[in-house]
Amino acid sequence: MSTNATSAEPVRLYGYWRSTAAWRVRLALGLKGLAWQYCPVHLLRDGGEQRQPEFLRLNPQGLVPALAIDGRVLTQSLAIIEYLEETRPQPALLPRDPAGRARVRSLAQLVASDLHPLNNLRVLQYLGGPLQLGEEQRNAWYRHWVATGLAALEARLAGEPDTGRFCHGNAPGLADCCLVPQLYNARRYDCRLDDFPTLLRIESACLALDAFAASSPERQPDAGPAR
Ligand SMILES: N[C@@H](CCC(=O)N[C@@H](CS)C(=O)NCC(=O)O)C(=O)O
Repeated sequence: MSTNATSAEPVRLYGYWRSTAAWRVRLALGLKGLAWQYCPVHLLRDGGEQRQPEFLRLNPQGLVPALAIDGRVLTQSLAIIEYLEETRPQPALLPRDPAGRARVRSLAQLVASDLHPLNNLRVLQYLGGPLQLGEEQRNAWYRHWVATGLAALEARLAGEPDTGRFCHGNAPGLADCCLVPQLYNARRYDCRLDDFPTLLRIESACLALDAFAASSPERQPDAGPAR
């Protein structure tokens, strides 16, 4: 018997094909085998649809993703994934034991709370706009914070015994949902990844799975040309 909750309302994901935070949620939905409808929010068109009143009513922060589910709208990718985990627990994206859960959340937050926010679109736009940094300086900023964050993640995943085929053991979970989109994003900015063999090994294992391949940016209906 399935222990997953169900709802008559279709699940709607507000996202953008290249948003790493939205990709985390696409991954969680896919790994859990949930059906969902896609509501694209173009982050660049007309000054960014995420800043227009229609979207701000869903998320006053003006950030994707937002997930309409069970009669409410949820924001913040990690909070959304935790909600999915609690309401639709199978297959689990977090380990059962508290120490394992703390480890996976810690790996996920390394990416989602510390690395990604420094390189978000609005940050890069602020550096290039009001602060008048040129493209090369913005790229240097981007690559610095990617290298710093990924080096710490590599050290942890290479050194900790709970790392397996995936970030934690031999099943994909929350930390993998954060790792794979972040590596994709790093490549967009030509970051060197040679020093991160463990991350690349885990990424390969992830991308061999349907949920990762099907949720990739290029396979989304709003995918545009590469920059
Ligand atoms: N902490 C948030 C971050 C959300 C976020 O930064 N989303 C980006 C796309 S990856 C965004 O909407 N950026 C729009 C902007 O910067 O204006 C989460 O995990 O959901």
